[in-house]
Amino acid sequence: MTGEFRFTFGPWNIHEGADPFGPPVRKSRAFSEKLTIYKELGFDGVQFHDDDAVPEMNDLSPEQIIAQAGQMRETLDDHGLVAEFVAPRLWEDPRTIDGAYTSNDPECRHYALERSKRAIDIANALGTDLIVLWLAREGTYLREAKDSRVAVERLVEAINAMLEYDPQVRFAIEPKPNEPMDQAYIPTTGHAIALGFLTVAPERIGVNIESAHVVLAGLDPSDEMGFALAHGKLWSVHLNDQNGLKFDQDRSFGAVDLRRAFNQVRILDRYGYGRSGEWVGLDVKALRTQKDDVATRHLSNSRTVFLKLLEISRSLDDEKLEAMIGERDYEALDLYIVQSLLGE
Ligand code: XUL
Ligand code: MN
Repeated sequence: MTGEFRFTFGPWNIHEGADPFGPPVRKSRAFSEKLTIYKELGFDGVQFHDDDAVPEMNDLSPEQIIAQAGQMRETLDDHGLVAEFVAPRLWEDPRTIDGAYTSNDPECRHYALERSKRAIDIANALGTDLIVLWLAREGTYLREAKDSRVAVERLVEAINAMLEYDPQVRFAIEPKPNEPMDQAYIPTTGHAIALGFLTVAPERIGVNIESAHVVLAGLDPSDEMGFALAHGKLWSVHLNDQNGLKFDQDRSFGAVDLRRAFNQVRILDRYGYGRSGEWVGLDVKALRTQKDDVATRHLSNSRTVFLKLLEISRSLDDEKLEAMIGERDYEALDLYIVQSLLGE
């Protein structure tokens, strides 16, 4: 069974280029303007942080939040777009400085949970049942500051409360080993899936695997995807690329390691990714050096590379591959893959 691919990205993927050492270098585009570009770039789905859909939501009542999200749904309809997921932004508010669900301060944990419930309301209003949890500040800079066992219990407690708040909603945990924290509590796919099994509804907990995050953990993205697929848990992907153990680069898909990208496309395709409605998310950022007028090409380029790699993967001669594997002739296999990637 082959995959069925539709593409999605979030408004943060069209970015002004600010980094920790310098200010924005490109003009800011309103979310409404970004929405007009999706289709041109070949994308049909939108990923949301909760306050992308409802700005300044902390100042609004739950009813106002739902009403505004309803208007956003209409805007999406007007553009022929749909929402893939909503992710609660739990890393900017002063109450999330020391973590959200794992904060040592009960009032901060309460804030995180209430905010997450509003994110669920927004997802419902936008017509998606998927929440992505990037557990940005659930970790430590110094080990003694928190208790790692208690942290897991608090994560489970928070997720259980969300599962009980809405009996339909599903959660895709997006693991990342570091940045902004020195050490995150849920660094890999295995951790995320295991965390799900501690909750009251493991069948509603899956993962969103981001290539760069996996590389930062020293692992291979296609193998992490295989692990999640074997568990029926791969509910979203954030494809991109990453040049080694540095800051999270969100490079264009395939820009650093084409073969690593190829293997991600291949495993998604081989196991029918997308046939149950999963989207291919491209969590890519333009380089800071990119000029304004071309600072969306990283998105269409990533999609183009995905589709090209798909074509290559599908064009491989399965009998030839099986024979090489059967003979344990991995040198021949290696050359066959490299030559195929070279277009020979
Ligand atoms: C952070 C990251 C986020 C999540 C969504 O590294 O990837 O953009 O994908 O919250
Ligand atoms: Mn991501």
